[in-house]
Amino acid sequence: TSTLSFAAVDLGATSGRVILGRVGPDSLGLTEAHRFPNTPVRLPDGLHWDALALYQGVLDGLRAAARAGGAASVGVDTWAVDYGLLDADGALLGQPYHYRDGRTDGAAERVWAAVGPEELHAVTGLQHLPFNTVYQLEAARGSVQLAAARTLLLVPDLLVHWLTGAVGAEETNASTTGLLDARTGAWSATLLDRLGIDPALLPPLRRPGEPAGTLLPHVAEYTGLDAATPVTTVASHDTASAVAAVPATEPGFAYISCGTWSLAGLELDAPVLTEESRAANFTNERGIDGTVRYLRNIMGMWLLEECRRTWAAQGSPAALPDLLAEAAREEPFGALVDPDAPEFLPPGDMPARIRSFCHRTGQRAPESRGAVVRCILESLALAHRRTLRQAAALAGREIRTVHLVGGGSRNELLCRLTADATGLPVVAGPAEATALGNVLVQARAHGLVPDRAAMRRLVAATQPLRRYEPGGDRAAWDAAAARIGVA
Ligand code: LFR
Repeated sequence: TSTLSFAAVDLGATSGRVILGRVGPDSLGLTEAHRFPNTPVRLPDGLHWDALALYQGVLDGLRAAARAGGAASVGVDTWAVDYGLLDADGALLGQPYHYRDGRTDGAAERVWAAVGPEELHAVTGLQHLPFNTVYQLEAARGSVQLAAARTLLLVPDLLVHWLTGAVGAEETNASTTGLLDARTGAWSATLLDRLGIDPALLPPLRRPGEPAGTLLPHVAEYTGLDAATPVTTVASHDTASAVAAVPATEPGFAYISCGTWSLAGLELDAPVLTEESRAANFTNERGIDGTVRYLRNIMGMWLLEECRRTWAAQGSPAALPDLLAEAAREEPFGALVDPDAPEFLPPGDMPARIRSFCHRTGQRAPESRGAVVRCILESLALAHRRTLRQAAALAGREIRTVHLVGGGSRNELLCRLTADATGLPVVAGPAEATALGNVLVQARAHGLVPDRAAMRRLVAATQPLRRYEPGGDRAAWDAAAARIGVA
């Protein structure tokens, strides 16, 4: 056959989907087979992902995919850093913690007492995020669960394990743990030793494109998929899948993968491990084909999602299109926040935290919802500007085009503000970059697409994209950037 269907299991912070991607030499189309909510649960010991509910959503999604014609293979991607622990019998110990859980408070300082932040960076090339797996393991130190654990599986690897029985650690996601050596691409034996982490916990690494296994008999029976259906290793870190599907056809591109987080940066051939890069908190996470995702995490649409959750909980929900229309009518450059301020990380009353940030920094806090949303979007656009300028300077690259992919690419106001703030053309879309990257790595493994460049050309040729030329008042953006100290 010259056309095949692939099932992409794509779990995000708020929902999970199973998407069918139909790929031919010159065609690429997605249909959503199933979507289900991802609702974190707070237990007495902290905030958790409901792994069984997520897995059940995956199974139901694969069943829907089977009814819609079946799949030549299945791939799984989710957010990064979080993991489940298996005991010696292979049973899951407790529920995976959510990276926004507060148990990592103070854990980084304890890790740094054994291995300093400069040295951690020199080995892993990773940005400091308080919830990196290495700090979560420090927070778990001494627990009965960790003592009983024999295998650590990152969330997508856990789902692949339940689907196939196979045990492995996919490398793009492994690169977010803080335990992988950025130069060799292997688990760092030295770090594990110095941090007292049992190396036997960490499974052998596997690469995007490699087969992971085939469906277990009971999975095939429940879903109706053929028992021989392979699960193909994809870029199981959702951001790596999204970057793989950036529709860039020329060099000189930057990307912003914009969803709950904005991940803004460059694709490089080799890590940047300089002290300047560390100080600016840039990361060298792995992409497909040994590429480096040189980027920074920006708090992203989380700020807006969490405002909407707060407003809904207070009894007055607001639809996103209405909020964006109100924001578009607001005066520009009212209050501005630094989206990366650590106080915005945990779940909770986001409008209140934005107000108190404004008060603390001597600004008039936004009153209306439209003004709050305008504040969030302009602040994100300024953070995009700062991050891309720094990335270009630190990596010694010139950026000619910004590709904004992910759900945020549907937000016209954010795309326009990002073009204006950066002074660069923004190509928005595809919104489903992560699922496309997942599908395309499977398609390439099945011989339908020859290489990474062809994957990107196929996305560019088949997916709706929209271009935003930079406009607006340059001097006003420079002044706004200076106001929050970001140049
Ligand atoms: C985006 C993402 C980011 C990662 C964050 C937490 O969905 O995967 O890349 O830093 O979630 O895992």
